[in-house]
Amino acid sequence: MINVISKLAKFLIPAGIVSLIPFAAFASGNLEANDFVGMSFWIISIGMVAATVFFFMESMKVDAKWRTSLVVAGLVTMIAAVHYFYMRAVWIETADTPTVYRYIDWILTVPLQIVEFYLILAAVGAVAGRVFWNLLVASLVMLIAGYVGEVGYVNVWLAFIVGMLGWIYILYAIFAGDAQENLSSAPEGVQSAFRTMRLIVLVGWAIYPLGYVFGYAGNQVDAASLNAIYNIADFVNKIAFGLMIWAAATSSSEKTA
Ligand SMILES: *C/C=C(C)/C=C/C=C(C)/C=C/C1=C(C)CCCC1(C)C
Repeated sequence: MINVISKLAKFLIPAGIVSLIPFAAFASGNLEANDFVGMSFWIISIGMVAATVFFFMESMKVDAKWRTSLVVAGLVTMIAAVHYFYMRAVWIETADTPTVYRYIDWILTVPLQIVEFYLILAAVGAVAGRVFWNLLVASLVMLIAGYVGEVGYVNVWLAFIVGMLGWIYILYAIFAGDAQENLSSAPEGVQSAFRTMRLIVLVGWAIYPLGYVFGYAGNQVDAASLNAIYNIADFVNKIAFGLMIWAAATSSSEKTA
C-alpha cells in the first residue's frame, strides 16, 4: 500500500504542482486597499499553494512510514488552495460569504485529516478500523449541520448545537475514548505526533465555531467576521497542522538516519 502510494506520488507531485499554476492567474476583480478580509483570502490562497509544494517535496525526503502522512497533508492544502481561489473571487466580486465552496472544501479536507490521525496510529498497529469510521461519521455530522445552519435550511442555533455535538464526540474519542486506547504502546515519536494533532483538534478547530458565533450572533450576518475568522482557522488547521506533521516526520527521520 505504502509502496503504491509512493510510486503514485512521483507522478502526482509534478502533475499537481503544474496543474495549480493556472489557478494563480484567476482574474477576480480588483482587491481594494481597505478590503482586509479580501487580503486574507489572497494571502491564504497563495500560502496553500506554497505549502502544497513544500509538503509534496518534503514527503520524498522523510522516512517511508511518514511519507503518506505528508502526502495527505499536501493533498489537504492543495484542495484548499483550489477552493480558496474560488472563494477569493466570490468575496472580491460580491462581498458575499462563499459558503458552498467553503463547505465543499471542508467535506473533503476534514475527513483527510481524520485519515491522518488514523494513519499515524495505524502505522504502529495501535488502532482499530472502527475508530476511523466513528471519527468520520462524527465529522460529517458536524459539517452537514454547519452547512444547513449557514444556508438557512435549519434554525441557525439548532444546527450549531448538532455541529458542536459532532465535534465533542471527536474530542471525546481522541482524548478519552477508543481512538487513544492503545496509544501508550506506540513509539514516543508517534505518541507526540498524536498529542500535537489532538491539540490542533481542540484548540485549532475551536476557531471555527467561534467564527460561526461571531458571524451569526447579530441581527444581520456579519460576513466580514465570519470569513476573517474562518480564514485564520484554515491557516492554522491546514498549514500549521501540516507543518507539525512535517516536524514530527523530520525529527524522527533524523534519529533513525
Ligand atoms: C480544513 C478545514 C477544517 C479543519 C474545518 C473544520 C471545521 C470545523 C471544526 C467546524 C466546526 C463547526 C462546529 C463545531 C459547530 C457548527 C459549525 C461548524 C461547522 C463551523
